[in-house]
Amino acid sequence: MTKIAILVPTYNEAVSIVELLGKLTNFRSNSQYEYDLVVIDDNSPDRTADIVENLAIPWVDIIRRPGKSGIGPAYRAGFSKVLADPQYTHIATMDADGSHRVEDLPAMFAAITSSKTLILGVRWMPGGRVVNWPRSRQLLSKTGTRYAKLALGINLNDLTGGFRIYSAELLNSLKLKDMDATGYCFQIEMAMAADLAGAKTIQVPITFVERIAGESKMSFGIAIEAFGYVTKLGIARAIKGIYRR
Ligand SMILES: Nc1nc2c(ncn2[C@@H]2O[C@H](COP(=O)(O)OP(=O)(O)OP(=O)(O)O)[C@@H](O)[C@H]2O)c(=O)[nH]1
Ligand SMILES: [Mg+2]
Repeated sequence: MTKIAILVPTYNEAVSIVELLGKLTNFRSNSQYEYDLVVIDDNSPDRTADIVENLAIPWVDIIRRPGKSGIGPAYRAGFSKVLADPQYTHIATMDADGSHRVEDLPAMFAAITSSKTLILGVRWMPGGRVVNWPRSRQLLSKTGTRYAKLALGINLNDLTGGFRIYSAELLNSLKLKDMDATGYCFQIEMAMAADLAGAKTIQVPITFVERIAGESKMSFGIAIEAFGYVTKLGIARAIKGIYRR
């Protein structure tokens, strides 16, 4: 039986997370899929974690981390919590800011199979769209994926997006403890690790919507870090066996 844990990292997402949890509550009552959710908060000054806790939703749990340390460490903490619970067969990842739409979850969930799989929500393929995203961000995202595809030899259309579903089998086969990407490179690192582990990859077109509330954590520094990291990974890829358990 399929049971999904949805992981949502948050940093100052008090407004957006309440909206997302509301939508997921509606979807959950009409959905054939069973899921729980874990918010991974880095001690947000806007008290995101307290606000989520006060909602007291039985299927929502919170990991409170001491301070802002990027999505990589946040997700790895989330993975280690849910992988310790064998009821979860699949782990989904979503941004809190509304960019990843609950409306796209049915198609993502429908792609779930029993094998070692990575399901990738993709903006840059037929049927995929971006809404209200500045051209500069679109260009950065497309260029990032193109460079990573080339440097890493991975034939996937959206390597930087964070709307995904991993099978527990896949995550358990990876050396998560050896991974150290913090920012956007985390998504690229995970896609490469899945590829190297021989995962089946399924691309699902999604509509990505620019956030309405809260502030972006994207910065020039994060983009530069990602460029350097991908180059390093590309070289490391030549060394067989990295990221395998
Ligand atoms: N726990 C944690 N979550 C983070 C951190 N940085 C970003 N996030 C969350 O990760 C998700 C993606 O971050 P965003 O700032 O939306 O990044 P983005 O979607 O690439 O950028 P925008 O398009 O500008 O919104 C959001 O849910 C953030 O709250 C962090 O350091 N720690
Ligand atoms: Mg965002």
